[in-house]
Amino acid sequence: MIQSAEELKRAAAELALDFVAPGMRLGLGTGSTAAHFVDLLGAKVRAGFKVVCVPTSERTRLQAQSLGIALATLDELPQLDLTVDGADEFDDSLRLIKGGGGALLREKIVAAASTRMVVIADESKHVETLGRFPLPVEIDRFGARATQLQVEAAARELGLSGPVDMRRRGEAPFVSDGGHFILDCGFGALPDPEALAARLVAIPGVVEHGLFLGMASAVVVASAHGVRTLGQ
Ligand code: ABF
Repeated sequence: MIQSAEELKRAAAELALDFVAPGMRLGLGTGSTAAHFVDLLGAKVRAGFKVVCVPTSERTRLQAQSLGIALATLDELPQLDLTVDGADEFDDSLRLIKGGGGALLREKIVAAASTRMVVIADESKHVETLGRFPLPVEIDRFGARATQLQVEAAARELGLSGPVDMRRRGEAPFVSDGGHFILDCGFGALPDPEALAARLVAIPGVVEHGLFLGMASAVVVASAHGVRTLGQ
C-alpha cells in the first residue's frame, strides 16, 4: 500500500508518464511533485526516450539539465504538446491554486502555451472549495504597497477578507524568477474564483495570480487507495 506523501507524489508522477509520447514538446512544472516527474522522465530519457522540454523555473531547469533531458526555451519552442505540473490545491472542476513554490507566472505562461496541462498531486491537495491554501499573487516591485492595498480592496468588494502578506525569504521579500514580489492572500474559501481572478488581473501592479481556471485537462491524484485521474 502507498504510504508516505513522497510515495504518493511519485505514484502520481509515474502515472502521468503515460500521457507522454515520444517526440513531444513538454512543459516541466515546479515543486516537489513535479520534481518526481522530472526524475522519472530523466530515467526514460537515459533509456533512449526522446522529448524536448521547457522548464517553468530555474530550479526545474537545473534538475532537468543534470538528468540529461533535452531543454529549450519557450521562445525556441513557443507551442508545447503537454505540461505536467503540481498544484497547491485542486477542486472537482479541475480549478487550481498554484504558486506556493513561487513559480506561478512561468508555470502559467508555459501551461497556456501547451495543448494540454496534466496536474499531478496527492489527495491532500483535493478541496471542495478553493481557498484553504493562501492564494499567491505575483506583483511588480514598483508600488508594491499600493498594489497590496488594491488587492485587499478588490477582495473586500467580493466579500472576502483575511491577511494579505508579502512573502519573505528571511528578512527580505521573496523575489520570483521573473524578479517580482508575491503576496499570499489568506482569504479562506473562494466561492467564485472566476470573479476574483477577473478583479485581480484588472489591478495594474498585479503581474499574475495563482488561480489556474480552465487550464488543467486532467488531475492525476494519488491516495492510499491508489491513483486515479480526474478529467482526461
Ligand atoms: C508548483 O509547486 C506550484 O505551483 C505549487 O505551488 C507547488 C506544489 O508543490 P509541491 O508539489 O511541492 O506540493 O507546482
